[in-house]
Amino acid sequence: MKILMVYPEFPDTFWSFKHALKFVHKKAGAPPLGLLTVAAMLPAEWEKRLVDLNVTKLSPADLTWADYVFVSAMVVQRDSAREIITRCKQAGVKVVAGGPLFTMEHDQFPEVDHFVLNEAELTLQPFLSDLANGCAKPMYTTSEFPEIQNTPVPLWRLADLKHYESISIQFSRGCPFNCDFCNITTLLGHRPRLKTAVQIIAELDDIYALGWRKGVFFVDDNFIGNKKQLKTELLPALIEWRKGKIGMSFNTEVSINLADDPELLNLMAQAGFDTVFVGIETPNEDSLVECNKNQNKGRDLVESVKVLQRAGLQVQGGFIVGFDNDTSSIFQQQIDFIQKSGIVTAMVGLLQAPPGTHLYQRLKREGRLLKDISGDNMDGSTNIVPKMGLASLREGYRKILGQIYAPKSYTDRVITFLREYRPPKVKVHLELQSILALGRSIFRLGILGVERVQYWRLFFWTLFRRPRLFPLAITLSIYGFHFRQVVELHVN
Ligand code: B12
Repeated sequence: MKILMVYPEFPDTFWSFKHALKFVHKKAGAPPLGLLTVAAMLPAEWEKRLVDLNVTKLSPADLTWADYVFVSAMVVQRDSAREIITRCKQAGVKVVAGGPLFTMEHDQFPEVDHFVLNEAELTLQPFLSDLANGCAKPMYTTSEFPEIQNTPVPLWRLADLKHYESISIQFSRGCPFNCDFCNITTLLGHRPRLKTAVQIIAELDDIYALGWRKGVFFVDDNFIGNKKQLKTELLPALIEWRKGKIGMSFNTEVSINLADDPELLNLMAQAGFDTVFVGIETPNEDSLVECNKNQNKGRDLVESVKVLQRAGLQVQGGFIVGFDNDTSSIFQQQIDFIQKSGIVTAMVGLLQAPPGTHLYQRLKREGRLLKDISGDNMDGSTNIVPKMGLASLREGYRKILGQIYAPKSYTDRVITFLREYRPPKVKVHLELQSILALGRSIFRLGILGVERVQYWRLFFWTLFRRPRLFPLAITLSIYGFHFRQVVELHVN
């Protein structure tokens, strides 16, 4: 059997980092972990290939080769997924589809031959058995959440790793919290399901053996969902594993209550974590109550962010405007918060209600739902009727993005962050491309760019005040360039 795994193209969005990746001559953020995991669950004797449309093209010869095309996607890849399916149908190749887009919206893809939905740990085997018996059904689904302690090491060797800037691995699925706008618990449940430390070390060994030395992204919904296991098993194992290794800094997603646990923070820094994404959402306490974001309530959020930064974690933040409790003052409040906290990578979106969430149910009851969500929460669109009116909301939103990504305030924020930040001691892996990226940034941002004054300000400030952080400062200058391109594309 010949299986072609195909990953659709991402549009030009905030998280695509398309404009930043050019500086390091990379084509995409990370290889598609879902497909590589599924590939490892297929019979060993089957032939498998990966075509990630973010790094290469899908040729007619690829489709002729394949007996089945396996496709995975997020909502944001909907258009590209549709094109792939159409091409498969024209070429007469059968399509098997899975992953979050199809799990949520399978009824919109009638051409797909077999949906293998939810988590493949439960649905793939029944499909494969039926296929072997010649009676594969149109859909395999489950309402259960499997343990992941038997999930195999993903087949990273199928991906051409030289095109990627980062690699994803997954330790846990699910999140213990109940934020009303988030669909993670619908997809993956409340109880964090964990891999063992032995599994994770085997995955890291595999990646290291492939020659990977760049960043590793733990794509957990909330990495600190089970603190006890982290403290007693995984983090001690990672600290041990890191000894003598070069590069491989880690980043992940956590809830803000990490700031309350100095022991956990210290262990994460020792293990080599240097960046975390945190759902901050809003400095407006009433809106935090409204969306049930209990872990963020009743705390000095700026101070919590600084605690993380001082412990060695760069904080990236998610922010939302458009809650029922937001008034016209929210826009300036968000700008002030983001600037003060030194959250350089600030993903600000309009409140959206994904199907399956409590928010969706409530707004449906209130008759305040519009069309489908676009899947890109930074394109200024929403599927809800906001209390303050869509026009005022969008105008305020534009104001936030315009201000926080303007070269001067962006650089102010980077400096605020670098003053606070104490990076963990990971042995740096110096790549030729990183050195070339410095040259490219000098030319593109320091000479040609509208941001040139700010580029040199940050350049010399860091060289004199925090020289160890100089490479990070250049990276953040390049990120700023990407964010400005995306903001201009979507919002202006
Ligand atoms: C890592 C990640 C990213 C990375 C992607 C890196 C990459 N190239 O892989 C980044 C940071 C870029 C990202 C961005 C976004 N993401 Co994202 N992301 C995730 C996250 C945290 C992990 C994905 C992952 O790798 N999981 C691990 C693998 C093993 O799981 P999996 O892919 O689901 O695969 C399993 C099953 O689904 C199934 N399966 C998957 N594919 C297939 C295919 C076949 C054929 C079969 C049989 C089975 C199968 O088998 C696997 C094993 O069980 C998920 C949440 C989550 N926990 O899944 C959100 C998630 C996928 N992201 C989501 C969203 C909305 C986004 C954004 C749009 C958010 C935004 N703020 O704009 C952006 C858009 C991306 C862009 N570039 O524009 C949503 C998608 C919702 C949806 N219904 O599609 C999720 C589910 C989070 C959420 N809250 O709902 N994301």
